[in-house]
Amino acid sequence: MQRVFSGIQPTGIPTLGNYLGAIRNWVTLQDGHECVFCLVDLHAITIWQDPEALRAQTRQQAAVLLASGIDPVRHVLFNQSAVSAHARLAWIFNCVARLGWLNRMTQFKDKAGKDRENHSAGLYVYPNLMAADIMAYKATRVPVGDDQRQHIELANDIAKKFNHDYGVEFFPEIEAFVPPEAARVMSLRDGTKKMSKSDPSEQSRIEMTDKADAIALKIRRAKTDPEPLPSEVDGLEGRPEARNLVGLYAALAELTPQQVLDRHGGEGFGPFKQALTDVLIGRVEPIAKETSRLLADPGHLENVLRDGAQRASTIANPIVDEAERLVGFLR
Ligand code: AQP
Repeated sequence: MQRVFSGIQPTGIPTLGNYLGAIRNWVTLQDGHECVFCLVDLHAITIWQDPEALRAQTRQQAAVLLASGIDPVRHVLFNQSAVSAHARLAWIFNCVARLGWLNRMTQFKDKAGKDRENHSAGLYVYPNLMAADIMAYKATRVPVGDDQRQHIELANDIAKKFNHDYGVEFFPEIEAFVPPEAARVMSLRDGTKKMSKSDPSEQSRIEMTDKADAIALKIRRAKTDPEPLPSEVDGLEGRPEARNLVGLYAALAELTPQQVLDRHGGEGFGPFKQALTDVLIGRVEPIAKETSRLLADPGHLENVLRDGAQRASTIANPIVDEAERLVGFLR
C-alpha cells in the first residue's frame, strides 16, 4: 500500500482553498493508502505567530480535519514539532540542497515580496523542511494544491542528490497528486491572488468554520465583472473572478466548468451567486458545526494529536536514524 504524507500550516482557520486543494482529497485518499497527516507548526513559525494563537490554531485545524472526515485511528494525525525526526532530517537536507535551487522557489518570492532581507532564514529553507517531512516517512504520494508542485520537484532533487552523495538508493521518488478541478482557489477580492488563511482581508476567503450568513455575505460581496456568465469556458478567458466562482461551483457540485456554464451561462452574477451560496453552505455548514462540537473538548483533541505523534515517531525515527548513519554520524 502506498504511503501518503501531507501537511497544513496552523496559521489560521483552514479556508475553502485548503479544503478543495488538499483536505477533501486527503479524505478520499484514506481508502487504499496509509496516510500520515501533519499540522506543520514548524513551518508556521517561519512567519512569527503569537504563541497562544498558534496553540489555538493547532487545535482548531485538528478539529476541522476530523470534522472533514480524517480518521485518526486508521491513519496518523499529529503536529510536526512533536516528532523530532522532521527537524533532524531537515538539517541534513539544508546541507544537501543548493542555494541556487532555493533561489528559484516562487513561494518564497511571493511571501517575502520586496522585503526579502527582513524575512526569516526559516522561510527561505522552508522547502527543505517540507522535503524532510515527506522523506522521513518515505512517503511516495503527496496530495497538494497546484501551488506546491515546485516544492515537490525540489524534494525529488534533494532526495536524488542525497542518494547520489551517499551512494545508496535510500529515498524514493515522490509524486505530487494535484486534483484536476479547483486545484487553485483564488481570493474572493482578487481573482489573480490565491485564497489564503492569512490574507489580511477576511472577505477574501471562506473559512471552514463560517456560518451560513457569513458565507452568503462574502459571496454577495465577492468581486465580479459587469458581463453575464459566458456559455463556453473560452469566454472565461481574461475574467479571473468569474473563472474562480465557476471553478468553485464546479468543484463543490462535482461538475466540469463547462457543465456549470451549460446550466448558468447567460445569467447575471446575482442568480449565479445565490446558487453558489447554496452549494457552499451545503458543504461548509456541517463541517463548521462538527468543528465547534469538537472544540468544546480540547483535551480530546490534544490526546488525538499526542497518540498520532507517537505513531508517527515509530515510522519516522528508524528512517531518520538510518539517514544519519549514512551521513556518518556516530551513535
Ligand atoms: N487557494 C488554494 N487553493 C488550492 N489549494 C490551496 N492550498 C492552500 N491554499 C490553496 C493547499 O492547502 C494545503 C495546505 O496549505 P498550507 O497551510 O500548508 O500552506 P499555504 O499553501 O501557504 O496555505 P495558505 O492558506 O495560503 O496559508 P498561509 O496564509 O498561512 O500562507 C497545501 O496543499 C496547499 O497547496
